[in-house]
Formats: sequence, structure tokens, C-alpha cells
Amino acid sequence: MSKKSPAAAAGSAKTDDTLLACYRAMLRIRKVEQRLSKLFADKEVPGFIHLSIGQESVPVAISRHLRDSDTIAATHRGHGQALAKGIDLHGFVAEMMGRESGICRGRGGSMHIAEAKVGMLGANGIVGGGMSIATGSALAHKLSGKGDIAVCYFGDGALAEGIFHECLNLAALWSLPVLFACENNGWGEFSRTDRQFCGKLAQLAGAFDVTYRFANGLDVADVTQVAGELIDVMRVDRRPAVLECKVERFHGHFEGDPQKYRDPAELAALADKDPLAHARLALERAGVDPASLDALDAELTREIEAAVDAARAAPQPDFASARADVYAH
Ligand SMILES: Cc1ncc(C[n+]2csc(CCOP(=O)(O)OP(=O)(O)O)c2C)c(N)n1
Ligand SMILES: [Mg+2]
Repeated sequence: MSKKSPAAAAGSAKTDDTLLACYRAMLRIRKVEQRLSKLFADKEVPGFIHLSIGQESVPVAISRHLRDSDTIAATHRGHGQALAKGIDLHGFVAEMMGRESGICRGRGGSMHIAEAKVGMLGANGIVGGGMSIATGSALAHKLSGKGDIAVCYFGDGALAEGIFHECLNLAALWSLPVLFACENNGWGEFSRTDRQFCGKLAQLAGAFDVTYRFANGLDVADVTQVAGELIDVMRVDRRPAVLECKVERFHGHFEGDPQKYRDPAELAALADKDPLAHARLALERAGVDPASLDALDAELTREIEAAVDAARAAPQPDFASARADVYAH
């Protein structure tokens, strides 16, 4: 069988086309975060960062169905969520590196980055903090009548937060188009989720009469399919929905966390649970030339290095402006 280039593969079948686009978006996030990991170790990224390596399939799949006017509330592990929604890479990297050329002029950093023009309402260092923001945004979407939706990303560590239960209730009661998208990696910081939450998300959604669907985060095609079905309905019925995706957290809770609390066997098993490797295998099985995927990797490396170089060349924010833009005038 002759090997196809990505472009040829894209032309041959819609499934290949979607998978290739997802692979590209996941690889881009992966490589940006791997670069951030190194920059953080080299003290070129201030503050804390939480990497979403292993979880890229969820925002990539959901964002396939979003438009700029849809909104997302991201989490503390939200780099992939922001990039998948279309945040500019140069502005993103500069923001991570605390530069004046960053999207928030270097004042937000990893956990407070926001970009209204692509509907990215902000990352959030407060667990569950994005839930009421997304729910409020969904109310605005409902009132505007344009069919837009809000996505509330959250981790399993937010399941026991009161704000989640309140938002689920309000979204159902007022019929608001908000997709509660849970990236369930089984961990909240250094504790297993079952030590923090004894309920079931499916049953919780059911208690509020909210549609619940599960997707396998290892398989970006599955998440894309399930998210698409939910979002298509939400654009019409203007109701909330819950999407739970099983994913794995490959890195520590924060960068630099040695993960001594995790079973070495569990860590070793992660290699078989990588959504990026899974997607690449599926593409190769569909006949995509591995060399063309390597070329894509190299192209993304150049894009990311250009962003890092530009950020390094940009000035640090002026200390005197530290409190600028905190309040609207
Ligand atoms: C309200 C609140 N409580 C506690 C914390 C400390 N904290 C930061 S991340 C985290 C766990 C989050 O777990 P999860 O939501 O599953 O996200 P993950 O880190 O697994 O992606 C906790 C408890 C916090 N930031 N905010
Ligand atoms: Mg978690």
C-alpha cells in the first residue's frame, strides 16, 4: 500500500481528516508543554505550572465543535484548553514567560491567562472557580439568542466542590447551554479521587435531569464523536450537559512534583495510555506516511522555538504597572 501524505490522507476520508487535525492539535499542545517543562526547569517560567500531558484529547476534541463566539472557562491545568480554543501561540508563550508581549502583558501567567476575543474566559487557580463563570457565560449566550455555548472544564478534584452542585442545579433550572467537561485523571493533587468524592458523576447529573455521557480520553475520535453529539443538541435545546472523559495525568500535579505517592507500576503503565501515540498509530494504520508526521513534528518545533525566541527578546513588564488593569475604570 502506498503511504499517503497528511494532505492526501485528509482528502481521502473525513475520518482521516478529523483524526489528522486532532493529532496535529494534540501534538502542538504536547510539544508546547514539553518546552514549558524545560523552560520551567531552567527558571525561565515564573510561578507554578501544571501540565496537561496525557489529557490533550479532551480540549482538542471539544474544540473541534466550538466557534470563536463560544466560551470556555479553563482550569489550573488549562494550557491545552487555551491552545485548543485558538489562543495565539506567541502571546501564550510570552505570557508563560512573564513578558510584556504576553496575552495578559505578563501579569496573568499560567493560571490566569485569558483572551476574550477567542472566548477563553480564563484559567483559574481555584478548583471549581471556572464553573460559575461558565454558567454565567451560558446565561449570556442564552439571552443573546445566537446559539453559542459555554464549556466548563474541570477536574475530578472539583466533583466534591459545592460550586459544582450549585452550578449544575442552576444550569438545569434555568436551562443554560453549558457543557460541564470533566477531565477525570483519577487524582486531585496527591490524593486519589475516591478518597475525596464518594458519588458518581453520572448519577449526580441524573439527579438534576442533566444529560451525561462518558468518553474514552485515550481515543480522541471517541471524545470528538461524543462531544459533537452533545454540542449539536445543546445548540438547539439550550440545556446543560455533562461529559466525563477518562484520562491520565502523565506528569506530577505541578511541574517538579516527583510523584513519590504514585505506584511505580501505575507510572510504567502510562506508556500504553497515551492519546497522542494512540492517534499516531491509528493514522499510520490508515496509511498516513510516518515521515510526513515526523515533518509535522519538525514544523511545530520551529513554530514553538520562534515563539520562545520572541518571548525571550521581549521586555519584562514594568513593576510600576503591576496593579494596572485589575479594576475597570
Ligand atoms: C478551592 C480550592 N481548594 C483547594 C485547592 C488546592 N488544589 C489545587 S489543584 C487541586 C486538585 C485539583 O484536582 P482536579 O480538579 O482533579 O484537577 P487536576 O489537578 O487533577 O487536573 C487542589 C486541591 C485549590 N486550588 N482551590
Ligand atoms: Mg484530577
